Amino acid sequence: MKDSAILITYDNKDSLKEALGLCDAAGYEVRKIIQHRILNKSKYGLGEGKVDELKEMLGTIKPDVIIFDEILKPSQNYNLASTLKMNILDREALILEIFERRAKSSESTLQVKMAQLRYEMSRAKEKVRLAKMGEQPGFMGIGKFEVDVYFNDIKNRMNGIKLKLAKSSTQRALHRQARKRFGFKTISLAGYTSAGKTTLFNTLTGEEKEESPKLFTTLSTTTRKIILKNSEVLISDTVGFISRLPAYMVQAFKSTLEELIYTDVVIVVIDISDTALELRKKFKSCISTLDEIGVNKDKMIFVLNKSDLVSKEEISEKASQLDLINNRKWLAISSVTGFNIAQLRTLIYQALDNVPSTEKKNEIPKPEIRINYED
Ligand SMILES: Nc1nc2c(ncn2[C@@H]2O[C@H](COP(=O)(O)OP(=O)(O)O)[C@@H](O)[C@H]2O)c(=O)[nH]1
Ligand SMILES: [Mg+2]
Repeated sequence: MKDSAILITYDNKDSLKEALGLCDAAGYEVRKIIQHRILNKSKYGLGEGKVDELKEMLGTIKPDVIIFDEILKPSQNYNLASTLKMNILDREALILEIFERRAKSSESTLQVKMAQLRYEMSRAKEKVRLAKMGEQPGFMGIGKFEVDVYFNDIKNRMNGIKLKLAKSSTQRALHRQARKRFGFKTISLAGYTSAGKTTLFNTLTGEEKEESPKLFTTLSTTTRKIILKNSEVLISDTVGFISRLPAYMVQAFKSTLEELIYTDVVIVVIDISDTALELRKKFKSCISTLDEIGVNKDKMIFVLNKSDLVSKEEISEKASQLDLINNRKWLAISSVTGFNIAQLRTLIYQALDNVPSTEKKNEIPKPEIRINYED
């Protein structure tokens, strides 16, 4: 069973679309949406009237958590949580949950832990201040000594992770080799949150992965086998790009996309129903990030998804604005209606055909040895 949530987000279409995508990626079922123009009121983030409305709603909706699509200070989070008697997840905490779910390699797990500690550290000062005023539960009557212990503990954990990260980068090459995945060719889906990656993944694999709660919680369900012209290929869904990503999370985000470096074809999913401005902004940041990670341009296929929502003319106009027309492999599709999915399969097949298959198909990588430490 998915945890349920009330989502509080901004009063515009783009914010709502992304916030729903983030909730989905973190595994929450949104039972109710509250949209508001201002989410940074000093006491609760929301205005007091809205908080009262929210309080009334809780009795009937009974969510597991409230998701607040803005960054909350510890004091705001505490005020809201204590008046509503609910767990509040702010935007950054939500994003960190997504990264935590999606971190696959030991390195990306470490990068995510590092980002989580930075989140905690950035709130530590105010938490201590609140504690001194007796307003932070679990921190009552904190003394100078305890404050030092608290800060040092976070710092030590960060240093520990830094050390491990330094070591793990030497293991990267090894890791990548093992991920050649028994010689299968591989495809990955990349793109912004809510562009339609998961829908396309399901359309291509014919799987409704979210129907099964057991499968849903298993990370490996983001990779599946598909058949393209009689050959088996592995396809992976990746973590979505996120607008307004705080700088301290960029490293963690990039490390969860690490697999794109050694995947054979990257399908960049673009939501063509976005406004021209939004489209250009997202496209630019997508391309530059993929470039920074080290993804080869030649293996990208651009799909303009949700083409069922816009006219043919608009599609070609937007495609030329993105400079896709002449120098890129691209295709307008709809993951919902199935428009051009057969053509996409052919395009992928052709792109894979150009990949030199130098890897020995029968060479099975050694299984990873896992050691379980007793706590
Ligand atoms: N109209 C339309 N909606 C789509 C299409 N593809 C995805 N969607 C919708 O867009 C939303 C986000 O899709 P999702 O696959 O979860 O995006 P992801 O965050 O990239 O995985 C969902 O409500 C989908 O139903 C499409 O081709 N056409
Ligand atoms: Mg998705």
